[in-house]
Amino acid sequence: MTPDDILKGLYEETMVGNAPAVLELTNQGLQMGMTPDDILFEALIPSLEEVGARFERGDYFVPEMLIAGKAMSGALDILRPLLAQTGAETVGTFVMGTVKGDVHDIGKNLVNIMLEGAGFHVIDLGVQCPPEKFIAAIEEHKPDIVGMSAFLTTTMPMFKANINAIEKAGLRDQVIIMVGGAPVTQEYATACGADGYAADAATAVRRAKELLAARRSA
Ligand code: B12
Repeated sequence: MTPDDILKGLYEETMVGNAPAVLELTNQGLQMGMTPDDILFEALIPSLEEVGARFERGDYFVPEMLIAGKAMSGALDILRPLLAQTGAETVGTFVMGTVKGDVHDIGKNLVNIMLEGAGFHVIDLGVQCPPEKFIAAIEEHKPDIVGMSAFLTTTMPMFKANINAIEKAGLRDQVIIMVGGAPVTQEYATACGADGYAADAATAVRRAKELLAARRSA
């Protein structure tokens, strides 16, 4: 098998949710010297994008989306330690959660992996996080940054609801708030009162560091 065969196989097997094949191909690719970035950005993410497009066209339904997502998550478990390999000291604490009403966690998990790789201490609150959960985590962990993820246009308004609740609890000044997720835009992030937004995990890390540096120098 060539690296191209691996990428093609990963793309196709993720699309049909064949988790064992995706694991096998991921391991094989790594053994052949392919980088975790190649596997992620040239096969797994494009495959999930196509899954989303098929769902939109009515060719795929929730079960197909679910098994494709599970296949991708399995590969991420293998890639996690490789993507997160770091000797860096802790640069800051990041609390991250998917908002209430939303169960999408693959994008959030990817951001967490990259943040860990960049030296952040990440506390993952999981999915379906109500405002109280974010507030309790801020009180307990005193993070530098709180990240909120939403993948549905119907759950994006939870950003504003969370930010209002954090404000009401008197904690807004203590944290930088970042938002993200497939349907989120910079305009939306600004409108809901977030401090930062990023469209992908690599940009999220860069933005987090910039916001933290600006806060510390202020
Ligand atoms: C897999 C999937 C599912 C899986 C989720 C599995 C899981 N464990 O996450 C399941 C099957 C559960 C699911 C369910 C549903 N889904 Co769905 N799902 C998807 C799919 C195909 C992929 C999402 C994904 O993981 N992408 C991969 C990651 C890597 O995406 P990414 O955006 O590149 O992530 C980056 C950025 O967003 C950013 N980021 C993410 N979070 C954060 C946070 C911060 C702070 C920052 C800075 C950055 C950041 O960094 C990430 C990494 O680079 C998308 C299609 C799509 N194109 O998004 C639909 C999609 C999101 N789902 C959709 C829908 C409609 C649903 C359902 C309502 C379907 C239904 N009728 O039941 C339910 C809702 C369930 C719920 N209450 O949440 C729609 C949403 C439409 C909309 N505009 O609202 C989409 C867009 C499909 C479509 N094209 O119609 N889904």
